Amino acid sequence: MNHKTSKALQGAALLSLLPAAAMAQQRYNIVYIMTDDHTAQMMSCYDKRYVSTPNLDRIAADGVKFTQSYVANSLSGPSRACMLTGKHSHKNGFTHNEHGIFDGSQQTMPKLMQQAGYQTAIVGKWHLVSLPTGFDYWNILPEQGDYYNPAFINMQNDTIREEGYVTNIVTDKAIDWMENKRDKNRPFILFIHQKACHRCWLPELKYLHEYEDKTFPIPETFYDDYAGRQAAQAQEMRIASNHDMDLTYDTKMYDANVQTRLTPNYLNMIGRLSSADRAKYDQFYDSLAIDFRSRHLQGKELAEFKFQRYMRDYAKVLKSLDDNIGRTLDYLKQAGLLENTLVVYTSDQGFYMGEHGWFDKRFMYQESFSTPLVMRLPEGLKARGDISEMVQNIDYAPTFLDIAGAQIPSDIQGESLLPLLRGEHPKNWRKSLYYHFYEYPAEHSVKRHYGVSTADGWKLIHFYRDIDAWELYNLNEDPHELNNLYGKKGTEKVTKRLMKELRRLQKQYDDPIAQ
Ligand code: SGN
Ligand code: CA
Repeated sequence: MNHKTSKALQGAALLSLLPAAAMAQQRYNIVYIMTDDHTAQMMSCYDKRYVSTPNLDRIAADGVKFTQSYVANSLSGPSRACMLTGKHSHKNGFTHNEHGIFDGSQQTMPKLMQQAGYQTAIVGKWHLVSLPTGFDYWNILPEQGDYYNPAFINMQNDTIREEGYVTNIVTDKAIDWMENKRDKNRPFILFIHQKACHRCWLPELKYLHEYEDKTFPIPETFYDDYAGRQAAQAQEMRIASNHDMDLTYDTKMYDANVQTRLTPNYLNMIGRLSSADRAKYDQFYDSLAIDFRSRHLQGKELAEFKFQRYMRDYAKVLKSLDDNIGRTLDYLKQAGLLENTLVVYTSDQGFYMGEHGWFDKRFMYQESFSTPLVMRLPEGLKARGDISEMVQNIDYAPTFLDIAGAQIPSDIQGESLLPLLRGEHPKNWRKSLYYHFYEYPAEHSVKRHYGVSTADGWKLIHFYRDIDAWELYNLNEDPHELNNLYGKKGTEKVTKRLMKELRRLQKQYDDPIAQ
C-alpha cells in the first residue's frame, strides 16, 4: 500500500467515525439577502448608468449573475410567500398584500431545511401578517417597518423600538446571530430581509448630501403616452402626478401650510427621529423645499424635478445598503465562513426608475417582472459569470433544499438552480415563465393580470376583472414594451403559440383561473 492510498483509507475511516453533526457541517451554509424594491437598473453589475454598488457587485464577481431572473407576482408579501414555499401565489394562498394572511401551518422551505438539520433564522422585513414558522430564530419588522429608530417584533411577540438606521440594525442582528446565537456545529440558513429601498426612501443621515450634485439621465420612456395599452393608462404610479407621487411624502418638499394626501404618514415617519437628528434632517430638506416652493414648477419641469428627487433619495438609501452588504461579506470572511457559504442577493421584485414615467412595480413589464439575482458561490460550485437561463423566485426553495441534500417535495413548483451553479446548462431547462398579479382594486391601480414570457423574447399578458385586454410584445424588437402587437396582422401564429404555452403553464401549475 503506498503512502497516498493509506492516507486516503485513514481519511475514509475517520470520516465514518465522525458524528452526524460534524458530517452535517460539511454542507454549505446559506446567507439569503433580500431587499425591498431594489431593481437591477440601480445595481452597477447590471446597469452602470445611475449608481455604483461595489459591494453588491463583489457578490457577482465571485460567483454568478442571473440575467433572466423574475418573480411570480411583483409585490412584497406574495413574493416572500413564493420564496418560502417554492409555489405560485394561488398555491401558497398569499396572493396580495392587502387582506392576506400567510398560512404558516403549510409546508415551507425553512421547515424542510430544519428537518434536514439546518438552523434557520430570519431578521428584518417579513410582511406576511402571521408570525414566522419554521425558524429557530427570528426578529422581524412589523409590517413595512420604519427607517428611523425602527421597532422589531421578537420571538416573545414583544415589539421593541431600537435606536439607529434600519439597514444597519438588520445587519447588526444578522451578524450577531451568526457570531453569538447559533450552534456553530451545524449548517445554517440565514435570511437577511432589508427594508431598503422601499418607499418613501428615507436616507441614513450621514448620506443626506450624497448624490445631490448628480443629475440622473431621464429614461427614454419617461414621457410614454400608453397608447394601445389600456391597463398602463389606468395605473396610478406616475411620477408626474402629485396624487400618485406625493410632493411631501415621496419628494419631501414639506411645507407646514400645505397638507398633501400623505403628509400625516410622512410626519409620523420622520417624527421617529430624535430632536437632534430631526434638526439635521429638516435643515437639509427644508432648504430644498423652500427653494422648490418659490419656483412654482409645472408640467415637464415639475415631473423632472420630482424624478431627480426620487432618484437621489433612492440612491442614498441604496448607499447604506451597499455598505451593509460589504459588512456582511467582511464578517463572513473574517469568521472563516465565506468559502463554505452560498451568499444569495435578490430583491422582492424590480421597480420603475422613471421608465414609462413611473415608480412602483406590479406590472409584468420587464422592470418589475425582473428582479436582481446574484450569488457568491462557495468552493466546489464552479459556475462563474452570467447565467442566462430563465429563473424565478419559486426556484429558491428547491435550490436550497437541493444544496442541503434534502428531498424536494413533488408539490414544489420551482426548479433547483443547483445544476446551473455547478456550471451545467441542462438542455431541457424551462423556456417560459408564468406570472400572475392579483392586487386590484388597490393602491396604484394596476389591473389584475397573468401572462407568459418566453426565452425567445415574447410576452403575452391578459389583464382581467373589470377589463379584458390582451397585450403581446416582441422584446427583441421592442425591449421597452411600447408596441402592443396583440391583434395586429402577422402575429396570428406567434399569438397562438404563446396562448397555447400560457394555457399549458396554467395547467401545469394548476391555477384555477384556467378553469
Ligand atoms: C405601500 C406603499 C405602496 C407600495 C406598497 C407595496 N405605499 O402600501 O407604494 O406599492 O406598499 O409595496 S405607502 O404610502 O405606504 O408608502 S411592497 O413592496 O411592500 O409590496
Ligand atoms: Ca417590495
